[in-house]
Amino acid sequence: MKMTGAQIVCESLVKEGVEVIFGILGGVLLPLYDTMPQYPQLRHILVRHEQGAAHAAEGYARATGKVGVCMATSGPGAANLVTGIADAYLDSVPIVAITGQVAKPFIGKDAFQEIDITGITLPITKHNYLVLDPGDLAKTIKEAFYLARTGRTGPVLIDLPKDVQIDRADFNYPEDVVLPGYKPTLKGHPAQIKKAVKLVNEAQKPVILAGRGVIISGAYDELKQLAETAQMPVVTTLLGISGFPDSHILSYGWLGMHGMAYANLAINDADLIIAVGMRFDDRATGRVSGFAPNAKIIHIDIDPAEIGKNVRVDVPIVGDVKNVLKALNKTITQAEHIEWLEQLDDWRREHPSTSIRESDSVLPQYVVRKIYEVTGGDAIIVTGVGQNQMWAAQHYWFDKPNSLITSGGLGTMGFELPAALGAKVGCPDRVVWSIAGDGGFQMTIQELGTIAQERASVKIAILNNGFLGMVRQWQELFYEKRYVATPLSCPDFVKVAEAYCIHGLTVRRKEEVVPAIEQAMREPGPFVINFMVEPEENVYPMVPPGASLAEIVEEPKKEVKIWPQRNTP
Ligand SMILES: Cc1ncc(C[n+]2csc(CCOP(=O)(O)OP(=O)(O)O)c2C)c(N)n1
Repeated sequence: MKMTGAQIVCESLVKEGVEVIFGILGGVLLPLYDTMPQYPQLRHILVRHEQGAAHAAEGYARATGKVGVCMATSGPGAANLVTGIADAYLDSVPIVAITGQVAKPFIGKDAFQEIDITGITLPITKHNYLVLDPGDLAKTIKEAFYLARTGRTGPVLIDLPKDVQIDRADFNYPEDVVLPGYKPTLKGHPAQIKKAVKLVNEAQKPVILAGRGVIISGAYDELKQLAETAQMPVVTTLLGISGFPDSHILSYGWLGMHGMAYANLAINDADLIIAVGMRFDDRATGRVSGFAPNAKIIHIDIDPAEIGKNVRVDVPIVGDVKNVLKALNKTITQAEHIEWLEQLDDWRREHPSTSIRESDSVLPQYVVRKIYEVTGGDAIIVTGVGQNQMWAAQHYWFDKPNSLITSGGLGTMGFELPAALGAKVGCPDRVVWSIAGDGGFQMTIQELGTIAQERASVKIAILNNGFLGMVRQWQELFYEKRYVATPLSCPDFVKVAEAYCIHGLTVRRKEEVVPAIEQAMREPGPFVINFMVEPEENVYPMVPPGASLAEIVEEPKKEVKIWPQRNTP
């Protein structure tokens, strides 16, 4: 039976199990949107800006592991998706972006709202398509979802000219995808696994370094088994947080520029690093020439392009993390590394890294710790970028798998609010907190409108320091406190929330922190808390730019420790 292109798109999305589309329509997408009501399985969420659509699709995908879908019209709509697509690309998030395009006869004519979105997104998508024949739609959509969710997951874009949505073709949804040249290696090579096992058995000071690949492949149990069998400490990357429970006896925090000092020291002193589903990003490694100077490195990753890209690797294993860890677990022998673990425990005692000093003012770290306590560590935390992101990652403790959603690779301010919406839509039974800075929050503040319209019960904590805080910190430390263009005014966020019919509170005193968080949790709908935090608080520890992990700098002021440390007995 012949169908319109728009019907074929909807049928195909239903076949792919799509439940929700985040988007904004426009003239060239009218045929598709006009058809959508015939498919009640497809929930459309009208965002306020297309960047929000892409981040919401990412939040949905990151929280559920399913492919997120966003949609935008041609020209400015498509261009507005670009930041979110790039964000998904750098963090390997499976999304499919569908854009409208001007009708075929207008392509290349600088027509109204025409941009070459496939050209623009070529370097930031796994693949993209301009569909010129409705007969190609079903196959294209099948391929797009397959590419997004297999191998190294990532964004795929499909550009749909208006006439292709109107014209008719036969609809046959293909059973299989045939893509010669695209065959991700899923199983690790046995010879490499053997070499890795030998290194593990010989190591005296091994460290597992776990990245987001663990979360993407759902290899939580396999990672735990490997760590426990060979008694190896686990350090994660920022994006690997919640791939291994923080309360586990073998958990030693996360590494990098604002990671725990003891995690960085562990990496620095290790004689073997088993890097699992991570890509040695510069914020994680510090100065590459000083990275893990004493260690042999086993690198497990599904993407062969990552092997040896940033650091030298002794044993590469290309494959899906879950499969490779399973294979390793089959042959790894039981071992003990008591002395090594004692050394790490000493470092953790000497350099606690997540203590919070006593203060009468509202410290941002204190706010995060109280959100942790009131939520019982059960929430999905979605962060902005900057100091708020680092404090959220340091002071919320993550025991539930996949419970931190953060923009690690692109570092996109404004990610938090729409991504939190997407996470809540994907996981309606989970408590979702968005932790934002006052700068980033103003970048996508309009998505409060979407949250209000959808009655999405997202809880929002703004750590309001009156600055573009992370940049101010760099100005303080490296530019002699010349605060150029970082002091920032903001509207009354509670009034803005109220204008969207969302309840909120401003917190100025320490004793108001917990009652406000409790009130947010009690309210059935979304809730905004504007925490007026210590304006010039800095994030520590810190590996200064250009320094190696071993040169990590701790909080200069003497701290009074008032909080227990992560999993210290
Ligand atoms: C879209 C975007 N623009 C600029 C930056 C550069 N940048 C990184 S952190 C930061 C400051 C963030 O300020 P705020 O959102 O208030 O958070 P804070 O650091 O104060 O917690 C800036 C401007 C960025 N990461 N993303």
